[in-house]
Amino acid sequence: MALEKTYSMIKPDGVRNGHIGEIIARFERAGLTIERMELGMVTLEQAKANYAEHEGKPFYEGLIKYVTSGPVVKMVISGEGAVKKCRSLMGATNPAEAAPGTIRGDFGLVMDENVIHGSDSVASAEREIGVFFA
Ligand code: IDP
Ligand code: MG
Repeated sequence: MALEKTYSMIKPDGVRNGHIGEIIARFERAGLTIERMELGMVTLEQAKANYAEHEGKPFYEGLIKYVTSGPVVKMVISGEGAVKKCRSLMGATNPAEAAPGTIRGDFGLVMDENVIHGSDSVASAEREIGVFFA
C-alpha cells in the first residue's frame, strides 16, 4: 500500500442527524488523518462534476437535489491505503445491506440518503479533491 489522499463528504442527512463527530472519530481511530475540512453547501456545478459518471441514471436528478439540499462536511483524508480504508469504514452503498459497524450500516436507512461519500479510486480522489478544494 501507499500513502494516499481521498475525498470524503458527510452528506446532508449525516450532518442534519448529528453524526459529524462520530464519523470523524471513526476515521481518526482507524489511523487516518483529516488534512482539510470544511462545512458548507455543495454547488450545483460541484454536484454535477462529482457525480458525472451517473448522469442519465434514474436516480441522478434526485441525487443532485439531495446532495445540494443542505450543508455537508467536505474532507481530504490521508493515510496508508486511505481510499480503500475510507470505503470499508463507510460500508456498502445501500445502508440496508451495509454491515453493522460501518458508517452507512449504523447511521443510514435508505439508498437515497446514505450518510457519506468516499472516492472509489486514487484517480477519482484526485479529481474530486480538485472539484471541492480548488
Ligand atoms: P458509492 O457512493 O458507494 O460510491 P455509487 O454507485 O457511486 O455509490 O452511487 C453514488 C451515489 O448515488 C450513492 O452513494 C447514492 O447516494 C446514490 N445512488 C446510487 N444508486 C442509487 C439508487 O439506486 N437509488 C438512489 N440513489 C442511488
Ligand atoms: Mg461512487
